[in-house]
Amino acid sequence: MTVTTLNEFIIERQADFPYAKGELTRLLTHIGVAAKVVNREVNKAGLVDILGDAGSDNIQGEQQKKLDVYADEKFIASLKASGECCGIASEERKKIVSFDEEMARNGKYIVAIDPLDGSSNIDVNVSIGTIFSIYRRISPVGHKAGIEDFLQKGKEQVAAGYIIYGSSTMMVYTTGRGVNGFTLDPSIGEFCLSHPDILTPHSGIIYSINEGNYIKFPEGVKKYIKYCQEKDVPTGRPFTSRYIGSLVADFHRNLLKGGIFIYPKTAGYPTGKLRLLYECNPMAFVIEQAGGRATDGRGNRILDMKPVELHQRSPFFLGSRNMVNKAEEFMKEFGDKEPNMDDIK
Ligand code: P6P
Repeated sequence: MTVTTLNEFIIERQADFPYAKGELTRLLTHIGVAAKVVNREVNKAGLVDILGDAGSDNIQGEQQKKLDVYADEKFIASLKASGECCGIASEERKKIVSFDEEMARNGKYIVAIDPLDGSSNIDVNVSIGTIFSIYRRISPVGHKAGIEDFLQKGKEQVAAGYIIYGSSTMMVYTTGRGVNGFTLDPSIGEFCLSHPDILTPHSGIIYSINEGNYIKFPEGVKKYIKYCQEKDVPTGRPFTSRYIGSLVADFHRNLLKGGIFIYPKTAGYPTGKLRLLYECNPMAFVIEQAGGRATDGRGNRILDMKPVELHQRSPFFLGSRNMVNKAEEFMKEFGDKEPNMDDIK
């Protein structure tokens, strides 16, 4: 069986983009390189802790960094080196990073990224991930990237995807022509096409939500959870609750098996917890390309939302289209207003 590496695939698919001169190809390739570098550190995180306390110098004499800070630095360095990216919005940084160097200033793309999402799960060996979202810049080439480049609607994305550092390391992405998954083969150090043309089932039996927040949920969410717990599915079993607390891991499982992920408005997070630019939008692009849906629970498509702030949050309902539709029916019928904390105490 012939193996198709990520780089071969990207170049093959470059033909899909008339007039493409390889810029997006180079950008995606550099994301793949950074993913391999971060993967190496993520995989030995536990070992490093044994070998040296966090905060001490590691064997290269570098100041021991938190892994998400490390991932942030590696992805930013690799994207800058690509010469195709003029600026970055990162979960790790309050403001955008606009590159000064001339080569980078001439880059046609900007990237929004969560370098290591779910990093609190690292020390308990739970899968974590990198999430990325790529846009064409709207500011003039040759100038520094500006905030307006980053406040574009999600439907303007030219590419988006994630890397999941789990039992194997995978990169899953879309450029608007379907979704493809690549598994890292450590023996050759290449991401190899393992999941071509991913489509998510229109229905599933998995619902993913942090039920620890139950009393803080809108009534419509509470009723949907009860529906999942009581509704018999063809197999005669109620739905299955699966929640890892790591978005990339929960999303990836539901993408492949079918399911719904919900992080609604809660009394604690009245605008939702997940960030629009580098969590909701990229995952929404992927799920829609795989045949699913992504909304705010009130029928508003995530990709149509106009961001006004770099790190703004959004309620997030995403997954199999029939399940998102059903959850929205409950939100409509029973209300989507989150209780306020005083009512709960
Ligand atoms: P909670 C991780 O911190 C994260 O940003 C996502 O990866 C994950 O889906 C969510 O938060 C989990 O949040 O409130 O359920 O712990």
